[in-house]
Amino acid sequence: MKLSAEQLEHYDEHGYVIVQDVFSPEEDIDPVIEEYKGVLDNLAQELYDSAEISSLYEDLPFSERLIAIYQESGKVHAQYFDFSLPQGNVKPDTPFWAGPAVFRMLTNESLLDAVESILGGEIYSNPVQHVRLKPPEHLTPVNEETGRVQLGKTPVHQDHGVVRPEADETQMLTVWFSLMDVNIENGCLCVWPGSHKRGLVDHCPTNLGLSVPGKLLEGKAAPMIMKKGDALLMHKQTIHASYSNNSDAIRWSFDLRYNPIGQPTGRPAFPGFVARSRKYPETILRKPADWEQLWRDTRDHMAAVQDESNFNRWTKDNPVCA
Ligand SMILES: O=C(O)CCC(=O)C(=O)O
Ligand SMILES: [Fe+2]
Repeated sequence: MKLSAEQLEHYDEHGYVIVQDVFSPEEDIDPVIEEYKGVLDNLAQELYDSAEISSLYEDLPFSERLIAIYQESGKVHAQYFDFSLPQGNVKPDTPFWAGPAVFRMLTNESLLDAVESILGGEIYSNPVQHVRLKPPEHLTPVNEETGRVQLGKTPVHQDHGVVRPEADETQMLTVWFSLMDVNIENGCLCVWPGSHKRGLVDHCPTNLGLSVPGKLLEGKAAPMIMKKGDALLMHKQTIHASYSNNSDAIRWSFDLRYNPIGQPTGRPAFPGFVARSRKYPETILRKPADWEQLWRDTRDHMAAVQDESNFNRWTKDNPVCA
């Protein structure tokens, strides 16, 4: 879906825009939900076989089943579902899911039309990307060491802050959407409108992840209340966070990134691909299995070399982190 002049103006002015009905909930999103049912089946079977859970919980709907499995195993199995790898300690059998329905979302034509409105017609799928299945916080297993939930709200940050400096000039666009309706109660995102005009601000490493210290924030955050089928497009310097999931069901989202072909992704250890090229259409990656193979090869390589390179530039020594 191409952006209108008003939507582009909103993006330039505020650093984000919510585009309604980019996807068809039934035709685009439901197949993804269906595919992850199989992933959850696999996880249940593995945990059952290793006696970490006492039931497959087969009769429960997806959200309740995921919650039950996480609760009984005492663990949030986020990596099992993600279409990315961890930033360190990758093993030959580190799980991930890069299935065909996921690939079809990353390469959805309507989505790429929206992305093209901002980046132009030479579009690279940047590998900084995640699926996030967040259980309700009151039902999420706690990390014994920190006493906090294993997966909760996302701290305040800029996406520019989570990539390596070589991507400082990269025009990286974030696309966030949920596979369900989201609101403040179930943990939608919030953004600080106009914050992209401040450039890159300092981030501090915390045990919740990289975070912009509260004293650096200016103005109020706006909640990104969205429907299944909508997409949020965000500038890489727009400051944002998520609310906690205080509902009784999971909050399920994708966050994807794109940049013009040829610019550094900021995460060179991970594989991207040409999602659209008006100039060289023969370079487009079209087969879901080829995409999955890129991640398999990356996993093999990372497991073999145990790369210690940094994924970001921030240290706790920065005085603003004190
Ligand atoms: O979904 C979330 O909780 C965080 C997402 C995010 O930070 C992003 O999409 O850049
Ligand atoms: Fe982010």
